[in-house]
Formats: sequence, structure tokens, C-alpha cells
Amino acid sequence: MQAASTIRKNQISNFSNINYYIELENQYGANNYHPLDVVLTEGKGVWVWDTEGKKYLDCLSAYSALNQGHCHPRILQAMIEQASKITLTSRAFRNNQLGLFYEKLSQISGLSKVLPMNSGAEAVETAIKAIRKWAYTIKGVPKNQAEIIVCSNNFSGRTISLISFSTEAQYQDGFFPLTPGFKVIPYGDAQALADAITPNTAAFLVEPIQGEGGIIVPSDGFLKQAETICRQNNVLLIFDEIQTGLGRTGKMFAFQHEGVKPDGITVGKALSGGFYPISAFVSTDEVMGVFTPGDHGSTFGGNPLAAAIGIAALDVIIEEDLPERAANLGQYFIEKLRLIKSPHVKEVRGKGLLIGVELHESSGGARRFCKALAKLGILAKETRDHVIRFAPPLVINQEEIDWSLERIAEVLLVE
Ligand code: IF1
Repeated sequence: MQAASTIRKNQISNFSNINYYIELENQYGANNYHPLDVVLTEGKGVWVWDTEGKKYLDCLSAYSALNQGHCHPRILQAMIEQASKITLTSRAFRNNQLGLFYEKLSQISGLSKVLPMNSGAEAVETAIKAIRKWAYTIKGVPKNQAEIIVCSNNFSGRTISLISFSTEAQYQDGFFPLTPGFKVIPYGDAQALADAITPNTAAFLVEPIQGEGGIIVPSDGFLKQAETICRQNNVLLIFDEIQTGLGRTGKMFAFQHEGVKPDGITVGKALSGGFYPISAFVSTDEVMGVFTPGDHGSTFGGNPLAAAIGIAALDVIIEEDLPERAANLGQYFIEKLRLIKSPHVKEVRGKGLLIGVELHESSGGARRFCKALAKLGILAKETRDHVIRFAPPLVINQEEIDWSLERIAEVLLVE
């Protein structure tokens, strides 16, 4: 360990040295990510800057947590104002922001009850607890036998119970024993859903579009078929909208593309516009009614700072019409990407501004294309090895998309 004075001296002379930050992370940080070696210092709208002052267009949006763009002034103002009053009360007492947040989230989702948490994973864990207690107390499933149907290639977070239904071996390796009670079917297969249902089935938990799974859009009508099958069998239909929600796919929520009415959704990420971890499970009176005081909770869940930020984050999505922007600009982006005749591209797919460019396996993986894009000032992230994900903030404009397309074409045609 270096003496504090030496570290301080180094810091003063190293602030602009990118390697200083990388070495610090490597020395003190767990090796649980493999980030691009870009050290970001500032963000505004769709743009971010690194330690050397280089500017990038952010095409990841922190995995759709920045639909409103980096450091949106309206959300920042709400955060500063609330942070100067009261930030945390615990749920042992009430505060003057939480009810207003509940009301807004309930109105935009069409679901009557909200349970506020912090991370997306906690919202999904909350949904699973609600589903199981509903199965035992309302549906009459025998104790300890509730089953939840999920799809292969799902991603709903990193806790032990959530990785228990993952089909990605790496997410489970080394973390056994797993949580029981999940049944996996192929994504988008309504017949498989119908065949998998038993009298003990409590819910079908599914992403309306699979993000981590590689931007997989199910065939038209799948969500509607799933709704019909669930209703016929008294099975709850729960959508994980943590990545697809809040305007990303061209509607406020992805389930709205098919006019489906779920029994519950999980939301997170852009629920705070990237300022603060805020998530929630949103559901019906019947499902949420299974919780009684003391059943479930969280120290920070529903705190007034989160609630004030969440209200402003939702207001920005509504008043700047971000879902409509995502629908129109996403269609434009996808159409232009499809015009790039690159030997590397296998498929361009997506909905709204949640877009995946799948490359042929012979192209050697998407990471090297992401590195080449970064050199040209675009930050994008590979998913599932061969897919480049393009998910810019929904505040992007056509001129910025055209700027990106020039560089994307250069990389896809030259690499
Ligand atoms: C990582 C992935 C994306 C999510 C959906 C719940 C959560 C996520 C649909 C949990 C989180 C993040 C987690 C982050 C990278 C990123 C990710 F690659 F891991 F899968 F977006 F696709 N449901 N996704 O996408 O929310 O607890 O993280 O707040 O873990 O590496 P969280």
C-alpha cells in the first residue's frame, strides 16, 4: 500500500492520465466486468466526454437507464431541490413525495398498486415473492409448489433466485445451490407456454423484447397469445419492462404494442433518468394485496429523494414525448442500418430505439467492431458475442443519428 501522501501527489499529476484510473480500478476493483478502456468524466444529452476531452455519442444509455439523456437538467433540478430538504425517512414514517410518485407510475402503467425498490433485480425479486404468495393464498396452489414459467435467454438480474432461472451457464457457474420453482420454455413459443402450464403454475414472467438475449423481438401476436393462455389458466402474466419500458421501444411500455393487459410489470433503469437507483413492481389490487405490513421492504425503497427524481424522470418522458421519438427515430435508424450492405451483417432487428445488429460468426465477434466504433466517437456494447446493441438516449435527433450512421457504415464496411 502506498502512503496517502504519495497517492495524493500521484493524483494531482495524474488526473488527465487515463491509465491512472484504469490502474486504480484494476488494483482495487473486483474483476467482474470487461469494460472498454474509455474513462468518462462528463455527460450531457446523448454526448459523453473522456479524461482527454474526447467526445462520444452514447449508444448504450447505460443499458437503457438514460432514456432521458445524460444529466437531464429537469431531473437534476428536482434532485437538487429534494436533496436539500430531506432524502431518506425510512418507511417507518411517511413523506410528501412517495404518494405522488405512486400516483404517476400507476396512471402511466394502468396498474393500481406500486411497491418501490431500488435495483431492477430487487423489483423482480419482489414480483416473485408476490407471485408465490398469490399462488398460495389466492389461487390455492399447495405450499412450496408454486411454479413460474420463464423463457430461455432471459435476463432479469444477478441475485441467486434470478440467476436460478437463467439459461446462461456463466451466470450460474459457482453460485449453486439455485432457487427451485422455475420452468424454462423457448422464447416466443405460445404452444410451449400452454403445454408447460400445470395446476401449480402461478405466473409467466417474460421480457416483451429480450435485451441481453440479443435484442430478440418475438413474432407479432405472441404477447397477446400469452395473455389469452394465462387468462384461460388463471396464471399471472408479468412483464419485465426494466429495459424495454419507459419509452425505449416506441411505446411507454413494450406490452402496449399489442394492447395486452398484464397482471404486473417490473420497472427500473430510466425510472430515475440515470440519477439514482429506482425500481418498482407495479401490479393489481389483487396481487399486491397479498402483502401485509412486515412481509417485505427495503431501507431506501420509496425514499423521498428517489420519489422526487422518479416524478421528474417520468414527467420528462411524457412531456418530451420520448416514446413517440423512439418510435419514429427508431424506424429511421433501423431502415438506414439495413441499407448498409456489409458482409459482416446477418440481421438488423429491434423496436423503437432498442436495436441489435447481428454479425455473422465468421466476423470474429462484435467487440472488435465496438472498439472500432469507439475510435470514431461512438460508444456501443456487444451482447451475446455477435450482436452490436444500439440504444442511444431517446432525446437523440435525426442529425445525430445520421452522424452515427456515417461512422457505423465506415466500421461495418472497412473492418
Ligand atoms: C449487468 C445485461 C442488460 C435487465 C432486465 C432486470 C435487470 C436488467 C430486463 C436487473 C439489468 C443490466 C444489468 C447489467 C447489464 C445490463 C444488462 F447485460 F446484464 F443483461 F441491460 F441487458 N431486468 N440489466 O436488463 O436490473 O438489478 O441491474 O438494476 O448486470 O451486467 P439491475
